[in-house]
Amino acid sequence: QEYTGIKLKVIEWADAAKEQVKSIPEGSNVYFVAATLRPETMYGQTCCFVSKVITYGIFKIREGEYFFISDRAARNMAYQGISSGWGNVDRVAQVSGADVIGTVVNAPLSAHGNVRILPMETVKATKGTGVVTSVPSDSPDDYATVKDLAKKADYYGIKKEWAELEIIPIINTPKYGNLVAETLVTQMKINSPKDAKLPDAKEEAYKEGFYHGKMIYGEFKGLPVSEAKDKVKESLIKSGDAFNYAEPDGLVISRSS
Ligand code: ZZB
Repeated sequence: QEYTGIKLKVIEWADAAKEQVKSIPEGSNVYFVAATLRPETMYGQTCCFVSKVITYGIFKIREGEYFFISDRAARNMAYQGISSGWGNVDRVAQVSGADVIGTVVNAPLSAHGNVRILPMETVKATKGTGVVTSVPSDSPDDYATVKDLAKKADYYGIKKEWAELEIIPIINTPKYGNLVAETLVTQMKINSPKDAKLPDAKEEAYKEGFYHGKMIYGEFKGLPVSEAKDKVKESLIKSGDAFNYAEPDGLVISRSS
């Protein structure tokens, strides 16, 4: 699977994380890195998700640059020329996802600029980086999750307003209008982030967005999504806000003894 790694720079750590990140040298940049298949939707980021039950690492990538990702992703990246030193993995801290909830990060291209790290129960530890950037305009999973977070803010231990950033239309489609995720979630009567219909909704949103979507926001406004996708990605890579990240999909590499 070929993902784009998006770098969301830490602006202010949540209180619960401050003690744990003390060993990171002053003046360094730490990034939450999200794996996405849809770089063209980055204008619509409203928050970034981690799992409260995953323990993440903070890895030194090069002098002054650190990534907050899963151990598994750090190992993969070490063999793709993303971090300095082939095969070298340098973990400087271990932090539970639960302790970074509320951290403020800068989301590249997002109309909102700075967004919060919020919890998502359906984040898989075995996919991507374990960090998922949220685009509730175009991802049904993200839409269902932010609605649930706002509805049960106390239960999730967050401030309601962290989950209520405006959902700005960025892609228009003939079938589902300009808020594909909201339309699909409503039409399919999806009521929770754990609804069994979400994988179908995701598939449908991918197809409709890619084959029939048109950008209505940002630098490539007016272009079909199928053309804008690589252009947005190249632009993010050029500005240093993203990189290519490949993952052996579900492949287990074992060594016979
Ligand atoms: C932003 C985004 C915007 C995404 C969108 C999707 C959509 P796939 O096809 O299964 O590989 N994702 C990434 N890592 C994880 C994880 N560890 N656990 C749960 N979800 C994860 O799915 C890749 C997409 O799933 C990624 O692309 C990411 O969300 C999420 F408008 O990034 B995406 C219709 C989908 N739209």
